Amino acid sequence: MTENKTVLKWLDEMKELLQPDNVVWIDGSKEQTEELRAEAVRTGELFKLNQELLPDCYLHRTNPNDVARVEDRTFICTSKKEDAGPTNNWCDPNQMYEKLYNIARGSYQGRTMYIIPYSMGPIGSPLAKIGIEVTDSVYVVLNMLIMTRVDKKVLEVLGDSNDWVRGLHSRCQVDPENRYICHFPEDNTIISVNSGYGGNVLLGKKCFALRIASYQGWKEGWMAEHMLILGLENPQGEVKYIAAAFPSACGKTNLAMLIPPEYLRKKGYKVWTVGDDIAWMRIGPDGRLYAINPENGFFGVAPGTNEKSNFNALESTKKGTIFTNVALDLNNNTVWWEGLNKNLPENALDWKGNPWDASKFDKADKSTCAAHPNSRFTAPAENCPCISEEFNKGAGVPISAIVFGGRRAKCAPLVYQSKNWENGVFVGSAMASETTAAAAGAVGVVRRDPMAMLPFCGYNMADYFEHWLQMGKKLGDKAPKIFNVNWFRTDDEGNFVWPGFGDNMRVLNWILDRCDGKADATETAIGYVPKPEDIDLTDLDMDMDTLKDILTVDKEIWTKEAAEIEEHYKKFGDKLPQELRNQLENLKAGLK
Ligand code: GTP
Ligand code: SPV
Ligand code: MN
Repeated sequence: MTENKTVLKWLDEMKELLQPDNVVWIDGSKEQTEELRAEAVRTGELFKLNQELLPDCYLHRTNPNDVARVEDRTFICTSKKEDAGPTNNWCDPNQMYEKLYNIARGSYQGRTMYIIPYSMGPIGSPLAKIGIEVTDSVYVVLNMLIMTRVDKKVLEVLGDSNDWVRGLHSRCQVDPENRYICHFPEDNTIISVNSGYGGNVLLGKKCFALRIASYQGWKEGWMAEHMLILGLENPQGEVKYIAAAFPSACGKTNLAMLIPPEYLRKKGYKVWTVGDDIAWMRIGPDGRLYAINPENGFFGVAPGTNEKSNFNALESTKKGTIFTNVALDLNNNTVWWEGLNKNLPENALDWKGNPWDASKFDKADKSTCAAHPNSRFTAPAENCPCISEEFNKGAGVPISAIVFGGRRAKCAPLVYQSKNWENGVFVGSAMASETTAAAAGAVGVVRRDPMAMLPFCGYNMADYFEHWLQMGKKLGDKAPKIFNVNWFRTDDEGNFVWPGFGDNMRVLNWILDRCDGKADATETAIGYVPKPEDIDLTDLDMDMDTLKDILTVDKEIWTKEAAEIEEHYKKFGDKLPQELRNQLENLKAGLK
């Protein structure tokens, strides 16, 4: 397949370490993909779904001990501990290599080594990068074939370059005690053992496109972010692009594919999806910030996805999709999850493969759910009805606004604009959100998750903040404007006040109007908040007082928030950029 010496040498090392019985190069061809699907069905790794209703769709169940990213077992292995920083687990690279090689040694015996050369970003684009993953899991191969660009051309583009990311995945015994997801940014290397779950094993995704790429971006002057990218077309046919960072399971896929409310659709507003999870951004020749989506598919949260909440995501899953840990409706061999529709299947298997008793289903008790709360679909981006025509172009789209957000029941208003780039970096650095099922551990606990990158930043987060500040200096007055949104304010009964989903378009319109200097705002201690009359409530069952309520900046809550930010900042010690310290002081002064 290739004569690249760095590739051949690494593969020889891997073969010697892992001792596979067979070696298979993955070329992205239809024939090979078909053979692998058939093989996975034979071994039980995949279940073939109803091919009339869901052509080329399959179901996979992971080991119940292996259903989400494992942040406590994720490591950044840099030679200096300080380079991993206070928010990452760190281990000395030599020690970690030895430990992982001992775990992986001989683990492919009796198995096949699949070699996947892939491109993150359109093949050959100046913004794209290449990786090679070896794995012993057909499920991983089939997912990588959807999520990344796998093609013979990838190796042609690589030529004899050494600029590619090594990825070793071995399922081993799927032993949670020996599960490790490790990154060696100084060596462009990732090693993942004892897992078979998405974010832990599809090494092009979080491991490469965020942890390794964020490190590369720091060294090379660009940015790898946990952001969706969408294009908003106005009735004049102009498209403006927004990139938004929300923590896992906080609404990126939904926002990226939103369908505007009817009254806006009638006027001619449209949303185009460029990406739903990751953005790579560089300063373009005209000095603006340009973004590409390095992925080729969507690894989306299934529960809650339905025709109303996210029609485009649901459509995307109707062919060529792999479902993981959803329920199987035995009546017609299709899939089901909580929130898909109100027809609880009567004859179904839950995500573990056990008969599911709909009569015992209790929304509040996750253990009675048919689908795992972090069950996912892996769907080809090309299936998406609103995929942007820019998606396959390598040049990237110019970003007008960057939006941060998270789940905050009480604190952050529906939307506000930062005062300038520096203040926007402060807003991102102080971001917090209630935890979700996307990572193992407690759910619903507020934690600081700067720029939604807490689990994904491949280097010292204080250096990452400084990198953001530096990017702002380079962008100058061409920098995107920075905003913060919160779709998740709750009332006294704990219900979400804002309708969310398609109606979030009303907020996006205000954001773009602000970018164009067309909308008014009220200055507060935290930034510019909309005048209630500037959020269009046409056709919404919401009164002005309710809207005003979710736009309020409560001084008492924010004073507590400022104290918590101060606490959060202490972790970074002297490395915290002075600009951010000043920003915090400004906030405190503004709240007095
Ligand atoms: P990852 O793939 O883990 O990075 O998640 P994501 O950020 O793409 O989140 P996604 O869009 O899949 O949404 C996660 C959950 O949030 C789903 O259950 C959605 O139904 C819910 N959600 C998304 N948008 C909204 C919204 O505007 N309002 C409310 N209340 N819920 C939302
Ligand atoms: C996330 O958790 O942010 C995801 C899913 O997008 S995973 O690929 O598992 O990281
Ligand atoms: Mn994500």
